This record gives sequence, structure tokens and C-alpha cells, in this order.
Amino acid sequence: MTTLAIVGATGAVGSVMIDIIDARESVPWSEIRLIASPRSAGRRLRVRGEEIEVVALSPEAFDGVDIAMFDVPDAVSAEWAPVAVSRGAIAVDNSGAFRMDPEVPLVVPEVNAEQAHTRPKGIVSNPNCTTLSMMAALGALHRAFGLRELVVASYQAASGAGQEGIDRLQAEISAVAGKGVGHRRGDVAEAIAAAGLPVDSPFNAPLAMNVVPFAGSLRDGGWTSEELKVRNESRKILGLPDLRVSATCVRVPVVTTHSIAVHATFANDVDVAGAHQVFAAQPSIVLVDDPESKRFPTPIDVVGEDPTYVGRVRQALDFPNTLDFFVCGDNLRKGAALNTYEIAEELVRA
Ligand code: 2RA
Repeated sequence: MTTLAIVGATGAVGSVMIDIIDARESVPWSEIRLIASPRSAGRRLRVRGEEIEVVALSPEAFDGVDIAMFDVPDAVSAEWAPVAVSRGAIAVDNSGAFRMDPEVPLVVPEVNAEQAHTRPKGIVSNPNCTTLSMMAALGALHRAFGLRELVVASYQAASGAGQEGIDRLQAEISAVAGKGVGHRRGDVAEAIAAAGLPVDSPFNAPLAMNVVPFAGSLRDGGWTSEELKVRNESRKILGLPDLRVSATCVRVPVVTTHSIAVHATFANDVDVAGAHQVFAAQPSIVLVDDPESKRFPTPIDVVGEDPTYVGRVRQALDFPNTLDFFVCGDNLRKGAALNTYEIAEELVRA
């Protein structure tokens, strides 16, 4: 008898968690419990054909729960994951509250599944979606060639900023569509303002017909929280505390699926054929790399998919032992709900 709880069951990622559970041929859970804020309590959601009532977050909601998957804001996880643990559950947390805690493993099952089984605090963390979108590819290459340096630029989708981000992008696109804007400085912003959208945007600048080189919040030295997460989390997951990492995180007008341009340097010789072999051997990667036929991954082809898509693999012309490539990963699936669920599956297999 194993009970799985979804905390944040009514949110964007919680809904994808339910979709993933619905799509599994079989599940190891005898009960699935849906937990959310008191505001959402009482709603009924269908999971594997059964209607389940959402219960309010409370200490008692965790009684009898074996594994609790959390997708809630950092402060809510910081308060409630330890409560779940005190009631006997293992917490698998998709917030930033515990990711860099040395006593909390940060797990991507393809890369470091074994670490999920040593958890002094009873908590396992799920990485940020930007880091996760490239980790299956980097983990496989690191095992084969020994990663030494990483320079990346992200192309992050609006849904990384939650439902508010999706709604804002859709509203901005409606505001500019058919207006012929984009030729004159300020005309996109004027069209958005004329549609009555609030000046405050989750993206800090118009996103429709634009790219915004700022994701997350400002940190020391002009870096953003997203850029520091890429650096710190990559080091922790790969077990490379001194890995040299530089990231620039950019928001693009895509609804869902983060893309990343990766420039990775290795200890050993690498070439495109060797990298292709490594990617082809990794079940959670789909290689789409046929430039002559103009085949490469793009976010709209990857949204809703579980695997990470990899393409545009090139041997760097001026940097030894270095590959450049492009990855796309659905930030709500592998980037959030799927990886969290795969950690839960790993825990229940133990
Ligand atoms: C973003 N990576 O895309 C964040 C979400 N966790 O905003």
C-alpha cells in the first residue's frame, strides 16, 4: 500500500502531474491524494478515471502519505515539506527552497538517481526547469567525455513564469496581432498599452514580438537568479563543484518549452559522430540533427513531449574538445512535473 500526494494539485504543474499519472500504463500507488490551498479545497479532479476531492493543506493531510510531490511557491515548500516529512512522508520538492541545501539531494534520474536514496532531511529536490532542460544531454556527454566548461544561452518560454506568464503572453499577442507593428520604436509597447494591459508584466518588458534578456530576479554582479541556478544546480547534479559555468537567460515569446544553446568543453576529444552515439543511446533524448534537410528541434515541435530534443550538434571550430548544440525540453514536463514524478517512481522502486 503506497500513497502518493500531489501538493499544488490544481496548479499548472500539478495538472501536468495528473496528466502524466493518467498516461502511465500502470502506477504503484494504492491511493493518490490531491492537496492544495484552502481556496481550491473541495474541487474534484479526475485521476485515472476516478474523481478525487482536493483537500486543504494541513498537517493531517499528510497522514498515511508515503511520497508527497510539491509544486508550490518556495515559502510554502519551506514551511510544509518538513511537515510532510514529520508525518512520515518523503517530500519531492519542485521549489527553490531546498535545492542547494547540502543535506538535500538534487536529482535527475538519468544522471544521479542513486542520490535520491540518501536524504538526511527526508526531502529530495527537483531542479529548476532551465537546468533540467539540458541535463539529460549534459549528463550523458559528461559520462562519455568528462565535462569541464559550460557556456549557455537560454530561450525560456512564458509558462516558466506560471499561468500568469502564459496569460500575459497570449494577451500581448492578441494586442499586437494584425496591427502591422514592429517597424517603429515603441509601437509594440503602445499596442499593448492601448489594449489596456497593466504596465507591470511578469517579463519586465513586452514579450510579444520581442526577446527579453532577463529571467528571474536580480542578484549580485548583475546576474539573474535563473543564471545562478543554472550554474549552481548543474555543478551539484553533475557532482562537479568547480565546473566553470556561464549562463545568459533570455525569455522568448513561446508558450511552453525552454530551449538552450549549449557550448560545452570536455576533458577528452569529442566529435559530432561520438556525440550522436551518446545521444542515441540515451532513451530520454530524441536526436533531430539533419541540417541538410533542415531538421532540428524547435519548441513548438517539442511541447507536450517527455524527452529532451537535441540537434545542431557541431564541433567548435576554434575551441578544442568542445561541442555546440541546441536542446529543447518541455519546461512543464521534464522541466517540472515529469522529473518530479520520475523521482517518486525511483523512490517507490527502492
Ligand atoms: C522560469 N525557470 O522559466 C523558471 C521557472 N522555474 O521562469
